[in-house]
Amino acid sequence: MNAYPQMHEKFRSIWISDIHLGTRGCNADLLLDFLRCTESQYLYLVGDIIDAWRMRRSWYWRQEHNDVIQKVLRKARKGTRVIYIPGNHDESFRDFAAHRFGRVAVLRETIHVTADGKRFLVMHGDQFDGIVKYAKWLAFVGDRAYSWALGANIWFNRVRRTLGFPYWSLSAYLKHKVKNAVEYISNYENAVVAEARRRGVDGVICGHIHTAEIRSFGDIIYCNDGDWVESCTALVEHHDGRLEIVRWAERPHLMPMSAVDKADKEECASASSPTLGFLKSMASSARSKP
Ligand SMILES: [Mn+2]
Repeated sequence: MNAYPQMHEKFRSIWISDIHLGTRGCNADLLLDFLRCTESQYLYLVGDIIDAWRMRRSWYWRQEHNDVIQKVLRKARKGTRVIYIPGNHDESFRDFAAHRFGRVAVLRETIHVTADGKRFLVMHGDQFDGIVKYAKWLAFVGDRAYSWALGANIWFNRVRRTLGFPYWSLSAYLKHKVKNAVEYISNYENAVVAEARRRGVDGVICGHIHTAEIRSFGDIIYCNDGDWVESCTALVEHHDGRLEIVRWAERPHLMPMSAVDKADKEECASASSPTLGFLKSMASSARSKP
């Protein structure tokens, strides 16, 4: 038996996206902890689950990345309705839209009806990212990065002075970038909300910009489930239909991160190589595209 008390939080639905399995940035161990500690009737994978883009250039795959996939498949077998909506980093999976893999349904987008009867359009949302190309701004978002930059600026200019270069404000440059990032996020949100309004739904649930949020834009509820690279967030629906953002990195953890229950371990051992083989073939089929 597990010596640690296993907390199981039950929700009606869970949305997670932008996991970027196959990259160094993926916080697979925290996500595994989240998946182990939560249960739901519906589990939506809202895109950029596997980063086939970056896997084409460099291969980074750890046991934890397998474990995430196995854990999701296990949930599906145990009765969770798993709906996978591919994003732009795993767009090769869009070719399988409207197919079922075992108990996992692959869809381009879908409508989720909450317990209190609200209709939500669920999609990854990259089609509304017309303004800035992928994630150039992401590195500069966040107070911590910004204050780090302010400190780095002092050293940077000491070196410049030593070499005879004039002062150049890295912080002003970054501030400009952050301002652009804020503008970018609001442009993105407005575009997504406009689409939801056009479709006549009550709200929209998406990912893609790695910024978790629940906000009303007039008559439309905008929800973003965030990501598992930077913020480690999920969107959850309680049994009464109430939506909430869960910030898993900020939770106190009762279980040790590396604890894998026996059943999971056995499944991982038996199924890890076919999984990886399948993913490799997906990545190489993506490579053959323009
Ligand atoms: Mn994306």
